[in-house]
Amino acid sequence: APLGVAVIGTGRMGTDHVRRIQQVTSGARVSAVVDVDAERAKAVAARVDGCTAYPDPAAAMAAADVDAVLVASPGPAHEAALLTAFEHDLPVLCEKPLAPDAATALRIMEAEQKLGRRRVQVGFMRRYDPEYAKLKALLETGQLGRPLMLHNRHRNVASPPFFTSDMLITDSVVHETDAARWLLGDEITAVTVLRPNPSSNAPDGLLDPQFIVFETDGGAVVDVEIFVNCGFGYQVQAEVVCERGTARIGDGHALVTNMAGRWGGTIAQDFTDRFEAAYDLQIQAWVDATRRGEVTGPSVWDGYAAAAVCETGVTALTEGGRREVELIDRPELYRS
Ligand code: NAD
Ligand code: ISE
Repeated sequence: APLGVAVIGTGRMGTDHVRRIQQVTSGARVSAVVDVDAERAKAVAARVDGCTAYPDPAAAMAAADVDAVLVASPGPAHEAALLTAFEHDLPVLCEKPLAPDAATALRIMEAEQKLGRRRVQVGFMRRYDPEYAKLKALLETGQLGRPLMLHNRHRNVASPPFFTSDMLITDSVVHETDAARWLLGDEITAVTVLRPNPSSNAPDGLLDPQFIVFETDGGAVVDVEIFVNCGFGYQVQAEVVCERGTARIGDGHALVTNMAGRWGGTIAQDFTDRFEAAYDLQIQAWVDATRRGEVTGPSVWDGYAAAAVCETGVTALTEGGRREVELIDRPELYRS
């Protein structure tokens, strides 16, 4: 039988994941949806055969046809949903960020360790993006030698109204935090944040763009331009500079046109477009692993490390200077 998934949070991502599981993913179906906005959950459930809308996560997770949980509520609500899933011993795919701060992530990690085995995959979907995967595979061949620097650009058309200056780090750069750790195989040890004069197209008071520098325990330097009101498109680029060469992704050269004295292409307008394949592959990998009784992909340790780096980044943003990241020792459960 297909894996019965409960989707917690039926906003932008949750609704897209419901569509994905129903229409794209094989071996799974959405059997339950939950949202604090009951009407929203009911409207989504009404579109899916055999799907029930529940008012709270515990009720959904107790249902006989729920085998796994996809958490797509806002970051601050993740901890409660994860702990409830642990009580029901259900496997979880949890959207990024795992938690809003390191202390919350640590509590989640302690609870998972008490289960004695991994239950959670964190939704750092860039690891499943075909371009990022190619970059990772190339680095692993060793042809380019040791990575020295990683340059990243992360641009959004416009930020949502609730976006704060801290969220450029905790909500957006959290992706580069994970991507850098994963690509380089390093932990991030220090963060510095530079604040260019904000764009006049950013909402009043929003520190946008920001320029962030990470140092790693492997001695690499990583920079991230985060610009969430760039106006022209959704762009995510990464270039690794190694001892014997460089490699770069995200230029969007899939289609180049020549027209009336110009050449060019189009730029994606949002993440659902740019990372569509990544989301599809991420969910399929989660469903496949879950049906085999395994947990793969980014772990709670990765979610914790990212939260600790971002929390340090927020301190660097508000107080200035170079700030060192403090991580606990990696627990046994997350070492293999
Ligand atoms: P959203 O605001 O569109 O949707 C969130 C939904 O959760 C809303 O319907 C809200 O009513 C509901 N909700 C709030 N608290 C809840 C609770 N305690 N229990 C159940 N439902 C609750 O937000 P979104 O953009 O869909 O983001 C959801 C998650 O997905 C966040 O963690 C966000 O960081 C992540 N996200 C990831 C990506 C990505 O590229 N991987 C992109 C966007 C968002
Ligand atoms: C959003 O939550 C995401 O996760 C997107 O991938 C990112 O580009 C955006 O900046 C975030 O707000």
